[in-house]
Amino acid sequence: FRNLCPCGSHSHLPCFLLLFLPRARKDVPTTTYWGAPIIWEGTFDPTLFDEAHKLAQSSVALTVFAVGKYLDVYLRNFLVSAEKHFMPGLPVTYLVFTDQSEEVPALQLGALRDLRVLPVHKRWQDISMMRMKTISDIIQNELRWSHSHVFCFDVDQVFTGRWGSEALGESVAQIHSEYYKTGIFTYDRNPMSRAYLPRGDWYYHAAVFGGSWQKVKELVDFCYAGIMEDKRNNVEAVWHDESHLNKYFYLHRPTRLLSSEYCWSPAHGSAAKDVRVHRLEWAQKFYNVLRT
Ligand code: 2GW
Ligand code: MN
Repeated sequence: FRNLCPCGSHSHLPCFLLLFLPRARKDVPTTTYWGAPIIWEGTFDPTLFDEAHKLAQSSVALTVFAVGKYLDVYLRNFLVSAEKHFMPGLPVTYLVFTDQSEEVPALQLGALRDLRVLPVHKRWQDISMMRMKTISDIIQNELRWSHSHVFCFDVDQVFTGRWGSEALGESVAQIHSEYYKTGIFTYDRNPMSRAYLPRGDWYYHAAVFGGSWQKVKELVDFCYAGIMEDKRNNVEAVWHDESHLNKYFYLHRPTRLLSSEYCWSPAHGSAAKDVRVHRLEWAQKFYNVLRT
């Protein structure tokens, strides 16, 4: 039951039989060929998932980086919306990594929720690389003692609907909303890179990944090692850390996939009939402001 148990870490609980309803949706794929559930609206009862995770005493650490202009432009909306929609009813710790600690907005947080600000240096060229190392270190030094699950988010997004405990699992990957049904995947095609991937199952988005602290540690260590080796060889993967993440998930298949409801591009509008709920939307990019 390991793959399908809602909490991922309780392989003895056959509770998924009640919780995950793959046949409730016929218009979309709800299970991968290796047996991992793909979470769509209609395939779960949120109340039952929340109850199971309260019983299992799951707790979630959310990491987010807000360096340079990204703090001012995105962080407040990200956090305020997370308070409304992210893991309602469960203990949540936000870990905000920033170069401007004093600028992090003071927010009124719900019960069982707290926020920590952690300093990082401002060298945006290195952010995608250092993100992996920073997350690994905080898991090793702290989170493994305090949280069952770790989820890592880009800051340039806004929660717009329930993003709850149904998303928790051992190793959780986000299906990229640009590619959720095209079959065109932008893996790294350079054999010189450690991220080189000639084929794959899905194209995953690095804006959202997570799982048990053990599996997230494995993932970020894998990506960091690949990025560092590429650097030594003077190559850079086409989509940076995202290319390495796709390589990782091809070699170590995720136990749970999040449909594009969980990270939606509003550019697609509401035209997609299969994406009935938008739980997290990409915020607008202001490149002129952000990258100066
Ligand atoms: C990064 C690259 C170039 C310029 C600025 C930054 C930057 C990123 C920054 O100045 N400050 C900062 O806090 N960040 C953090 O890194 C922030 O959390 C942001 O959401 C995250 C990823 O950068 P972002 O959102 O500009 O990249 P996207 O939206 O094109 O993301 C995809 O591709 C990235 C790699 O190129 C990552 O894999 C990312 O996870 C993907 O969603
Ligand atoms: Mn982003």
